[in-house]
Parts: sequence; C-alpha cells; structure tokens
Amino acid sequence: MTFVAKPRVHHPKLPVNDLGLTRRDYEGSVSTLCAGCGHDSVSAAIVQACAELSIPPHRFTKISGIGCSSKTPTYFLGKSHGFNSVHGRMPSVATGANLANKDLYCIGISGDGDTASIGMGQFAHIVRRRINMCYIVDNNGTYGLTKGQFSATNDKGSTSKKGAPNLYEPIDLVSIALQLGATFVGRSFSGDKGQLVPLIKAALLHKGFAFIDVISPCVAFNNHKGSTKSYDYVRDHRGDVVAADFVPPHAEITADYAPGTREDVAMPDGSTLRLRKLADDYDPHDRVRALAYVQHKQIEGEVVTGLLYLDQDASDCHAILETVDTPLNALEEADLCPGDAALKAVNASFR
Ligand SMILES: Cc1ncc(C[n+]2csc(CCOP(=O)(O)OP(=O)(O)O)c2C)c(N)n1
Ligand code: SF4
Repeated sequence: MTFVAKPRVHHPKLPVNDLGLTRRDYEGSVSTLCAGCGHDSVSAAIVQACAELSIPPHRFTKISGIGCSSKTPTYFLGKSHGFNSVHGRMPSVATGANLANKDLYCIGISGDGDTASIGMGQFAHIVRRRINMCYIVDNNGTYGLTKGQFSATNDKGSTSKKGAPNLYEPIDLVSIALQLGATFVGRSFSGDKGQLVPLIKAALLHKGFAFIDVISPCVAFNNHKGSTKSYDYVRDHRGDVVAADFVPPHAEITADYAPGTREDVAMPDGSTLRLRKLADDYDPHDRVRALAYVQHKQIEGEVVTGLLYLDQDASDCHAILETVDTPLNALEEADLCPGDAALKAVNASFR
C-alpha cells in the first residue's frame, strides 16, 4: 500500500493531553483518499477522540478489511498496532486480537461493502460474540475502491452517478446490530465531528461490542443529486434522537440541560457519558423500541443519528468465556501447564 509520511514539524503551541501528547502523536500517514472523502473526516474524529481520552497510542489496535474505508487506519494512530486484513474478514482478525490481548483498545474500521456484503456473516458473529471493541462502518452506500458499484446499504431508488436506479431494498446495519445484541449502537455523519467524537470516545470505553454506522459520503461516485448518501441528502434528512456528550473523569458535571432530558451514565474508567434526549418518544435503553423507531424513520426517508441504544450492564466475550484477568498473550508456560499430576488425573478420568 502506498503511503506518505507526515512531516514532523508542527506548531509549538499545539494543546497537549494528560500524557503531554498532541493530536499529531495520534495521527498516521498523509491520506491518499480523494479530497473531500468523508472517510478522512472519520479518521480525524478518531484522532481527536483518542488524543482527548489520553490513552497512549501503543494501547490501541486498529484492524480493517479492504476498501477505501479500510485503508484509513494508515492515516490515524501511526504508533499503534494494526492489521489491514482481507475483504470482509476484519471481524475474525479483531476477534483473535481481542482474545489474545484484552488490554488493548480495539478499533475496527470497515466499509458498507466490507461489512454488509462480503463480510455480513463475519459481522453477525462478532456482534453476537460481544467482542469488546469499537466497530466503525464508513458507510457511503457504494464500493468506492472498485469505482462506484451499488453496495447493500444503498437505498432503493437512489441513483448511480450515471443515473441508474438501485432496484433492491437496503440492509440497515444499525437495525442488524440491534437485532444481534450489540450493547452500544450509534449512527453519525462524517460531517458532524461534534456528534461523532463523543460517540467514538464512549464506544471505546464501553465494555462490550460498540457499533457506529457513520454516513461518510464518497465524493467520487456517490455524492450527486439522487444519492441518499450524499452530503446534501444527509444534511437535509438528519434527525438526532439522543446526543451523547463525554465528560472526562474528575471534570465538573454542570447542569446545563433542562431536568428530565438528561442522564449521566458512569463509564468503566470513571468518566461520564451524558445523554441528552432530543426526541420525546425515544428511549435509548429499550432495544425493541429503538429498532422500531429507527425502521419507521427509515421508511420516512429520515437518517436517525446519535446514540441509538446503550446497555449499561453490558459484558464482553471475556466475561462470557470467564478468561483470567491477565491477557492470554502474557501467560507463561507455568500458568498454562497444569503439571504432570493434573494431566494424569485428567487422563484417568476418561478411562
Ligand atoms: C475477496 C475480495 N472480493 C472482492 C474484492 C474487490 N473489492 C475491493 S474493495 C471492494 C468494495 C469496497 O467497498 P466498501 O467496503 O464499501 O469500501 P469503500 O471503498 O466504499 O470505502 C471490493 C468489492 C476484494 N478485494 N477481495
Ligand atoms: S473513491 Fe470515494 S470512498 Fe474512495 S477515496 Fe474517493 S471519495 Fe473516498
């Protein structure tokens, strides 16, 4: 893969986080995507979220499949662990990485083609296995890398660049994630950093499978009149349900919203996720109603964004499997080998 290293020079007064690092320490190589591609905005939001969380870059692992979206881990967190895998196979690699070292913060980057077409089976199983990760789909409704074929998330009737209509009903990944048991589900827009950054922060700290569908327009192949994944369409048809603000540990929690519309959720590291209800009839803790709401709005042509579902009592795959506290890749032979006597006893039990 081609990449261009970023010049090391930066403004001496860039703000630093609690570790003394600037956002530049969380960036990667220079992007080679088309100018204006939504995916670059998602990468910038990830850089900002990780820097603001003050987590050292080497504590992240970033895993992707194949596509313009899946190229983006090259453009953020240049000092973290990473693996650019095979089309639609990011979930199996992410599962292995998370099982081997549960202490790393895992970011999965995929495209709508990578997840909703070739990777659909893998996606279903990573959700139901509750892998503790932040799974982001850069959703542009098209196969950008292979030059603009309709993807499975493209809305029926939406047109290609040449004007041909899509004949098939779309797959809504948010609905699928809700149905399969994801314990954190959000949707956002690459052009809305104010919404996307807190969502990514909360997803990274969520203990369980966190899914974020980001509408991320492809300016080369799917940003024309007639596309329902264009910048103009999404700006005109967005409806926020629950806004999520992220309050770091020890920061003062001020009452800046009317009572009854706000809820503070404690995150595992002591920070707070502040939920602000924007639609009266929306309950982000009710999976079934969330699913119905999202689907009704979709029929009306509205793109519902924000934190759509949160299970505060979520657990992850390691809790289900009852693994030990030490990451599996740090176990020594002495921890793993029960010894000769134990082995003889096991063998005897089968005789
Ligand atoms: C097994 C396999 N099948 C097909 C391809 C060709 N291919 C590469 S990327 C891609 C689709 C990418 O679309 P998407 O995941 O939506 O990402 P985008 O480029 O739009 O960000 C396809 C079909 C491939 N690389 N490997
Ligand atoms: S082809 Fe589309 S998705 Fe790929 S980099 Fe260009 S704008 Fe982005």
